[in-house]
Amino acid sequence: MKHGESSLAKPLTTNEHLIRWVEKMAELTQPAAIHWVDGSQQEYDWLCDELVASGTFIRLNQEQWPGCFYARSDPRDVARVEDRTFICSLSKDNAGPTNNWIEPFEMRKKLKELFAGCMRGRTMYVLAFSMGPVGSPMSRIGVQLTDSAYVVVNMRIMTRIGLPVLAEIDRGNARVVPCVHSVGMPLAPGQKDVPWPCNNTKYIVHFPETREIWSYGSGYGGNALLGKKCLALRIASNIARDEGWMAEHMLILGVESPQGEKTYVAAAFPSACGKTNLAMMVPPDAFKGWKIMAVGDDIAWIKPDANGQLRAINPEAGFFGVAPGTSAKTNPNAMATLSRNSIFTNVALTPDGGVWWEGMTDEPPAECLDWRGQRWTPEIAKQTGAKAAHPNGRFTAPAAQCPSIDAKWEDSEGVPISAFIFGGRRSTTIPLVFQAFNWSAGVYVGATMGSETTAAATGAVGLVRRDPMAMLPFCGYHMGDYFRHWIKMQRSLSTTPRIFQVNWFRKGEDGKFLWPGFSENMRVLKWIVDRVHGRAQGKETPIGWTPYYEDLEWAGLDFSREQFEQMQEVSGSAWRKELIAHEELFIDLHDHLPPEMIDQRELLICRL
Ligand code: SAT
Ligand code: MN
Repeated sequence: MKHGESSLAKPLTTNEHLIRWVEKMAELTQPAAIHWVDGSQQEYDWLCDELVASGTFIRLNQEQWPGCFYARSDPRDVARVEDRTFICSLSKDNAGPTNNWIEPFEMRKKLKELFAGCMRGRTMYVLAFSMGPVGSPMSRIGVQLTDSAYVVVNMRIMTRIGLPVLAEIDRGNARVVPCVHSVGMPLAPGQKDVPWPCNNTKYIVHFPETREIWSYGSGYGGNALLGKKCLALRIASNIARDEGWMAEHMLILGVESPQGEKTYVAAAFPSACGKTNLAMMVPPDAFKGWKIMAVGDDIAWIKPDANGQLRAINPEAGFFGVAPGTSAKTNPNAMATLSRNSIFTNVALTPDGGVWWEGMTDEPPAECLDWRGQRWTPEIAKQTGAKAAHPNGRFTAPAAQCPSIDAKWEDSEGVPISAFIFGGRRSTTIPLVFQAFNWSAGVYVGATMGSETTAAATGAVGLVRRDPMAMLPFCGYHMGDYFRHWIKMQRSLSTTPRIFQVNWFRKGEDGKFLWPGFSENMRVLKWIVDRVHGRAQGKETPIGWTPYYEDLEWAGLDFSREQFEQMQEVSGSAWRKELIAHEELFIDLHDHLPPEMIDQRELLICRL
């Protein structure tokens, strides 16, 4: 008998609401079976075996990659679909101009049509999950119904799932966020399944008032692992606004000095701009005794404690990181984390049953199968430009396996946050680092952040778009009200974190990056920490405080004063253009913009 077969349809809860909702959804979606997920290792192993049998998973060479699996998605299902993502608030005004909105009644009608019979021939998994440590006052619980076993096993790495969460629901004091997910490919009797079922029609739908998520047609990443962007950002941003806390697209890291002083910072970067690398950074040799500890690499839930100090938790339990570019050189901690018990999606498969991606090693393998399953050689790549791994190819790896995971990463109170860092991907204009003059000026910096688009979302890559606080695709309500919420947060704080902007991606006239990045970013982090503790100098410029050349530690890096000045340049003409670009988004948001944003813009114009 297979794992838990006898108890497949037996609810693992006594909660009547939950049981009735599952029954109602089963009536709608018509699955062949219902499986209540207990979250055990035994169940996980069984599901992985099933995925291998069905062709979704390939078991990797267990000597080199113990506990690891490999998956290739349908080539039409490789990234988040922002144009198919909807915030269906009661009023259109509440969703704001940066979100897609459809009238909720109309959307419910549409969803009913889409989901009717959509799980035929498949198993519906009932997956209870906790964002944040089970039982923490800062955590939230969701239950995802899904017809994808791939989603279940990924969610087991990314969140806390199963019996402990169901017990929390049974205790009766948790409000559950209902999440319904289907790949949208029912099976007729006798119809053979495909390795990656999905549907060309996709809907990623949020109902902020009722705190509900419905996702149809995709099995990939944030479209399908509903705890991540859907719950922990789009729905949580609504909850946070109502309750006076913050749900942010931020990594959390701790900087430990040789004297043992610990400073935690949270940093917002758009998808695929190096959050995982920064969170797991290894300081360069010259920083003997300094340590960077990771708390999270993507999402931060941040709340003022009783003393008015902001504290943050990482609501996730794993990393869903971009594989290409990750190597023993760029991110040794990530390589150690993903070396076992991990799932790889849309990277290349080597003949010896291992994985590879661009940038993993200097020498590419002589041959491999690319993310589409086609033969790939360096020769073919040269001729056709074909990539072995998709640029949004990902690893799913347990956070607990990260060698630099912080001792407090699962602390239910969270860690104290002393600074916020905003960073986009910008070839021009934005210097390596500066500090905003105060909280309102810092909110303005975050609100006007721009970044060049990446492969993490479908659509053109490399265009500068405004991505306020890296939340453009993730804020579940009106962006103008979100800025208001940021401004208002200051009132509940006894000490406000300092706010910084960084840009690792500025280029010179030759088109090359001016800054080496990666572990050298430690030099910038140290200045930030020194500023937080009132130890470092700063030079006043029109946009904020910048370091003098002498303020950064340069030991072990050959970087001249001229190079530094070039990278830190605040060009009047470039900034006047930048201000016009700020205006673009502000015009759209004008009727909800807090007055502080207008004031800050005026002040900046005067200073320039
Ligand atoms: O949303 S995903 O989890 O697919 C990745 C991202 O865009 O950050
Ligand atoms: Mn992200």
